[in-house]
Amino acid sequence: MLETAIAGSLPKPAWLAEPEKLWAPWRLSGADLEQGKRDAALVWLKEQEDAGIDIVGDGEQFRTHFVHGFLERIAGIDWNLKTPMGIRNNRYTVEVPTVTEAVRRTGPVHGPEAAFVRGHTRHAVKWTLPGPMTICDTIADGHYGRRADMAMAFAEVLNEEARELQAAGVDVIQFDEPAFNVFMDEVAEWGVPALHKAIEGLTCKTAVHICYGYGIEANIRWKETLGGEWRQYEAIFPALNASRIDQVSLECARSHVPLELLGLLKDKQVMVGAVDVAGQDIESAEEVAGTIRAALKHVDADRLLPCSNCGMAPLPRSVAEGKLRALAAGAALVRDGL
Ligand code: MET
Repeated sequence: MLETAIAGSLPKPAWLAEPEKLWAPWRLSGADLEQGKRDAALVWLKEQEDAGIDIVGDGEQFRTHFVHGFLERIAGIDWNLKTPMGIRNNRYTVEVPTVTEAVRRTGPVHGPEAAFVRGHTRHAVKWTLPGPMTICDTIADGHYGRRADMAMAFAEVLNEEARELQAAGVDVIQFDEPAFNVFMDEVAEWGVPALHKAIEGLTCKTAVHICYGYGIEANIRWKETLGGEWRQYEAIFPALNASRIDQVSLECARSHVPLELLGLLKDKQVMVGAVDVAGQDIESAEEVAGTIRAALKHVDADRLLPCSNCGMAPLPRSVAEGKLRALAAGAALVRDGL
């Protein structure tokens, strides 16, 4: 009951990449880098287990960024052809690589890494992948013409990858779709169909993560424009509840999401964000427990998994460690009282 998990990313150790930065450049290369990523994943497996996190992961130590880290190993993308793009409906502009031909997977992306993680923990393992809509909002299209078509092409690539992750012993495969909170009308139209393509044939648990972003400046400013009640989930949860995805991961801690919206996910397992990632102060176990208890008014205890609001990649390492412990301790408090 109330098994804990995290959205995915954790900070890279300072010997592996520049700390407190998204898209942090690696500090190692070649074989040292490959070894360093594995060592970092081991550190975080141990930290998660010692903190009391039930469903663990690699902390996304094998990639620079949750979207481009996967795309780097996909063919059909020109990394030198940079196109400026107003990501998440112009929240911020970055130069992104461009899809110039049909995308395809030329070999395993994370399969061997997932097998490594599986071999080093007895806990359930979650692996995260970028979702098709969010990929399409983080890369320019110079080939497909319609975002929905490009999303379907990436969904096929993701499905091949997901089948390998499952074969490597991963228990939960999560697709990260923060773009669902921005392009709400397109979620039912092609976002969910693309996810269905991505999970085709899987028997492991599947999840989708939808948040209000990392604790970076651009997101904090955006959130300030959203008003007192954040009702984006209201527009997309009906389509997600009707979908074949097993779990929905969402933001609840210190946020303006009205918790009654969780009631729209009555047929799903719900990963409730009970630690925030926008600030550096660490929640007390009581505060985490309070968020979980408030969510329990709308989600049955046997469907609720306490989680982090989003990834912790840009946080200082000690803060992330503290938040892992707070999350597990808060969940334990609530469990004891059930
Ligand atoms: N799995 C990703 C992470 O935890 C999700 C990012 S959504 C902005 O970092």
